[in-house]
Amino acid sequence: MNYDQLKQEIIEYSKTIGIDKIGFTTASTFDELKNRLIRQQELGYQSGFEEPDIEKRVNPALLMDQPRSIIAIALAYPSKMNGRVTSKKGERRGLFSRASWGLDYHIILRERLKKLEEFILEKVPDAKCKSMVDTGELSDRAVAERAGIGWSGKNCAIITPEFGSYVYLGEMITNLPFAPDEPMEDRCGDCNKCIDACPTGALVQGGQINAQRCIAFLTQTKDFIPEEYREKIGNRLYGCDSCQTSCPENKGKDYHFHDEMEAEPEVVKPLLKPILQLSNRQFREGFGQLSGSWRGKNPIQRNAIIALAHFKDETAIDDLVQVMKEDARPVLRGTAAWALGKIGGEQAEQELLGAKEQETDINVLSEIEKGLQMIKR
Ligand code: B12
Ligand code: SF4
Ligand code: SF4
Repeated sequence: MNYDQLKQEIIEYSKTIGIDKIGFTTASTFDELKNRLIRQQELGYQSGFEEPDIEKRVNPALLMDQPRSIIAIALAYPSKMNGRVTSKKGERRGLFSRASWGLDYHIILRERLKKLEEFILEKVPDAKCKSMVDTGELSDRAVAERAGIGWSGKNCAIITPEFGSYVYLGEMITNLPFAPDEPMEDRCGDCNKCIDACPTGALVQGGQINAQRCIAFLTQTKDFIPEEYREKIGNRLYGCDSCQTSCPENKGKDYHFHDEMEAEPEVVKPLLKPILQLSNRQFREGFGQLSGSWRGKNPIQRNAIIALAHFKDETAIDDLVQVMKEDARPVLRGTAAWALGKIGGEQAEQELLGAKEQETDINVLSEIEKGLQMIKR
């Protein structure tokens, strides 16, 4: 088998199935990544969403018998919406980050990788292929970086010269000995814009993140959000794009290659108040196709409450009172109490005093207290 020729054929084929960039690397261990992962673990900087077994993350031989190469793919996603929401004055909206626009990218990239697998198996019937996107053991970014897809920016993202960092990544381990591509030169230079733009100081230094401080992470947690971050979250319902929108390499980058990735403005920039009342079914029907719905409706509803507080939306007081008094979930009751304190006013104060008499959950009581303190200030 002529693997250089097969590599060329794969590259050509990838263009016909909606893969925007492809690169090849060896299946050798990721030694620098290993050091970084250990360091992240020691510092408590991990998010907890990563594969916990570091050995599996850095050694493809633990994921496939005798792997010889990894094929990395990237698909560009839009940074601007086609179309806009039609809002009445005073109506407040939240925002899903760009990586959650359109159909869940896991579905899209897995479908592309499956087609690529089928193509390879047609040419080499006994080839072995193992594909993954995001939820697999490997670090998609470390693979992409080594396969020459882009460089690893100070914002931690893989940045491609063609599409900026607005690319989803995925990869396929194979037992075929393709020649590897060259990694790309770092192009960040003296720039520090992403680090300066990060609202919570989560980018500790160039290329290192404390995920526990990252808004993208915080919006996906299920518990109370620590108070110091609530104001900084603003109206983000899922994810955060600040370290990408601030990056000069993303300037003017907005690619609409894949119909499935087009955002529906009313869905990804939804009105906030109706979110508080959603049933599970309504949530699934309205938001279930977004990658940002993977943690269910609770975090999105909690974030919507924080967003209403951010806007100090007085028209939301009745809705927030209802959540504070009637919702079965302490995190929502408590966050609503805090939001009422943030919005302030006579009605909010009376309702908080009333709730203080009824509430039994210690965490919610503490949020009620915080709310009352804010009003007194
Ligand atoms: C856990 C996770 C998170 C966590 C932690 C993020 C983080 N930076 O580690 C949280 C929830 C915060 C998060 C947020 C986001 N995420 Co995320 N996330 C992941 C996940 C599952 C694992 C990441 C991980 O292992 N991190 C640990 C660090 C140490 O490793 P790493 O970033 O993967 O790899 C880098 C370093 O190890 C370093 N490195 C390694 N060796 C070497 C050697 C040298 C010499 C150097 C200089 C560096 C270096 O460079 C690597 C490449 O950048 C991956 C999917 C996957 N399976 O890989 C997606 C992934 C990284 N996320 C992605 C996206 C899109 C996001 C968000 C933009 C979403 C959003 N809009 O909110 C934000 C961006 C936040 C940010 N600035 O990183 C994309 C990134 C695409 C891209 N172009 O880079 C991925 C790859 C998902 C995908 N398949 O597309 N994410
Ligand atoms: S995603 Fe937001 S919070 Fe996280 S590192 Fe980037 S700018 Fe900071
Ligand atoms: S903002 Fe500047 S430092 Fe940060 S990733 Fe972009 S080019 Fe690199």
